[in-house]
Amino acid sequence: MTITVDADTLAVNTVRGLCMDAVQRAESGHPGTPMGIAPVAYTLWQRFLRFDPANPIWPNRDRFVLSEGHASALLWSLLHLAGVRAVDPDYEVLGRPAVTMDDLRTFRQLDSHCPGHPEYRWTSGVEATTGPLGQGVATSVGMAIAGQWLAARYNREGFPLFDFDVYALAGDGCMMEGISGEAASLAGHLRLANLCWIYDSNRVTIEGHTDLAFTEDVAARFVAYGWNVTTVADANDVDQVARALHTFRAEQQRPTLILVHSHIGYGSPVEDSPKAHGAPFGPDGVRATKRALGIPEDADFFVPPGVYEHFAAGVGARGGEARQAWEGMFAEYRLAYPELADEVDHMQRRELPEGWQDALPSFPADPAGIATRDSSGRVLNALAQRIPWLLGGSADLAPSTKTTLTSAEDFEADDRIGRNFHLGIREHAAAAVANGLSLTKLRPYWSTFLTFSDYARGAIRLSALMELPVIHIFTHDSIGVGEDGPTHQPVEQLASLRAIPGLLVFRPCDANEVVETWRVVAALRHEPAALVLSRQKLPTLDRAGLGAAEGVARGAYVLADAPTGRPDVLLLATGSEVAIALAAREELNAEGIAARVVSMPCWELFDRQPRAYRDEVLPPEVRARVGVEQAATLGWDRYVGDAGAVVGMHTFGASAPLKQLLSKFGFTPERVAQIASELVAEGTGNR
Ligand SMILES: Cc1ncc(C[n+]2csc(CCOP(=O)(O)OP(=O)(O)O)c2C)c(N)n1
Ligand SMILES: [Mg+2]
Repeated sequence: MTITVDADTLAVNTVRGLCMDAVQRAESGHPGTPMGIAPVAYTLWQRFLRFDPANPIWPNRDRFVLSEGHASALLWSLLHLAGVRAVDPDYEVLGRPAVTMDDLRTFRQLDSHCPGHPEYRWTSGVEATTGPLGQGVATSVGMAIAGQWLAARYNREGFPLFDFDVYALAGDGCMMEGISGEAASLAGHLRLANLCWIYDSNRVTIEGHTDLAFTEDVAARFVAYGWNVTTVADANDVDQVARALHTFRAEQQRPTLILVHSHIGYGSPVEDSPKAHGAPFGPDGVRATKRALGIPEDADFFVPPGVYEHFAAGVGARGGEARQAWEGMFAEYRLAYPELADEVDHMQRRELPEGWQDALPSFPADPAGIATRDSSGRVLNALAQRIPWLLGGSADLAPSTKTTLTSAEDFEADDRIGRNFHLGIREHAAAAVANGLSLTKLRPYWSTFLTFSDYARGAIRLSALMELPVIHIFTHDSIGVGEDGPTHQPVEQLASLRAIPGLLVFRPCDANEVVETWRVVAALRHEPAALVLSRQKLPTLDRAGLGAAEGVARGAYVLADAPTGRPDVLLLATGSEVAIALAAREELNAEGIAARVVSMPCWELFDRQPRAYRDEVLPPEVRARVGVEQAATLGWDRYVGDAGAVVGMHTFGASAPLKQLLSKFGFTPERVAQIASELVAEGTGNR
């Protein structure tokens, strides 16, 4: 058939057709959202985005984050039509497309590169995993910060190595979520002029019209945040969309919000209705919509002649030229600034500078000791001297979490070279910003008290799902907090962090375990870590006669063996409770009970060890076992077994000096020893 519409309309309707067909064939998904916003996403990609489909990981590319992740079919269609290439986990560009027509046809099916929501590391061209509303926009703030920092550190006269823009496409849901308010507030404060959020304001969410629950003036809110706000009255008017995007490009001082009035389910029988959500239009609905839009009704997954070429001539050609020009510039930059270029190379591959481990300190034995938050702060500072792109901040608790880099400046609106970020009291955004920094290949950490990790959980979870080496630092790790009381004393947080697949949770017992924790964590390339650290001092163990702290790398190790080497009972502990277990061991040994203390700073690493090692540390025949940890006991049964016992927390804590709390909740060597000797006396079936 002959197609009479202009190339832009044809391309937009091709996107819409693919989205409808993909959802229809999957018999699940959200078809209405892409229908409404397709012209905006298309205009951005085709006319503005500096993104090379042939190399989707080129460091200076513009970023596009689909924060309304339920509209994933839109992204899959764009990635397909633009011919984006696949990249492997070693950052090699592969020959095959990121999204094939077969992938589109198998949308939401096992192994398709078109899953239900955009998944970073699964489909190339996806800049961030999205779906939990608000996460994408918050993550984009981290990307924009990263862009500013990279420019400040690496750009030189005549070498604008980093000047990329960050775009996020968000819906009503993203705007309702608290995390987007936190992130927008920070972005406005930091005057991130390289950041553009496009608000797909279709005034519909799942339950109905936004009048049900969301009547605030979003534009006024963003003006108050310090953003540049502009409105597009009709999402279908691509020239108006382009004008708004030019306004963003011209803005030098503020982030930009483009508020676009759109129609969910555009062209379909369910236009402007919540029925455009969560279910396909049905075969008749799809046909009716195609008819209304001038798409051939009988063709499924139809890409009219010329559409691929049109994308190639737009985003493809512009992105390819920009990338090649950048590579030429980088080659010259490498000659002029070899050391800086080397840093950029290392960073892109998530490698650390040679010799970084030489920076690690070691701590002499000291019975008075040092809080693990303090030893961690010292190790972090030492590492930061060697790793220039190790940076981060705190949700207003840096003086307490000890995460300030003493030799670095603050990152501010008028000082982008700083490495200390003041993220404000915005934990959820802080973690999402860290994700955005990591997606841009910087090495970020952020910090708060362990009890407030709950506020950030949505983003912590995504760091694990995306396999990003983000470092989450949590201090004030237990009732050890003392007088601040139960609101500030974490109980269930350790168990809940350990429940996140792929997150390595470390709770070191002394300064040298902290050093070894950082040795493992710094080298991670595809896994996040949570460091759980004490506020109170912990003795720095005299390792003579004890297991070496390097055991941290195996997750758990024999710290103090039974005098005979054949233990009657195993005492398992983490963090501050290791010292209690050691004291209990002394008592038991004096009573003639052979006790072994196992330090278990990282369960996840221990679980990965070969069975032979695990059995060596926790001999299966020794069934008398006591776990000691100032936290909810969930999960400990795995190590203490059905014959063992756990000294843990079964209630919230209380406000009192630590000493009183330790005896109230039973974290004393006497009690641990008593329970252990009872288990042994019962003959708990040691085989
Ligand atoms: C944090 C979170 N809560 C709830 C959902 C479930 N959900 C998916 S889409 C949606 C409605 C989103 O509305 P909007 O952002 O306006 O998108 P539109 O309806 O315009 O497509 C909801 C509640 C989600 N994905 N994430
Ligand atoms: Mg909506």
